Amino acid sequence: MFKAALLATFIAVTALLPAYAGAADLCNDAHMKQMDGMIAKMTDAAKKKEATTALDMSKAAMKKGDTAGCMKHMDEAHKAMGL
Ligand SMILES: [Cu+2]
Repeated sequence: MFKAALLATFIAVTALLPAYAGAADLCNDAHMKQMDGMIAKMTDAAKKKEATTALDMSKAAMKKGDTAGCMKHMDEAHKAMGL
């Protein structure tokens, strides 16, 4: 319940901050789940490890509310995935 309220607040706040809306688009649980699924399907073991490490750091930054850090590591994960 508390988590849902927190998420609702987060969505409301990000909606009021258009400057951060672009970055916040990818720093959310839904996208992290999507990334997990995409990484799970990767066949290159070295790149997969690289993407997993970057995504873990991205998730850690997201938990701290560090959107800039989240996006930085997300970008690294995307690159490792060939995106
Ligand atoms: Cu991503």
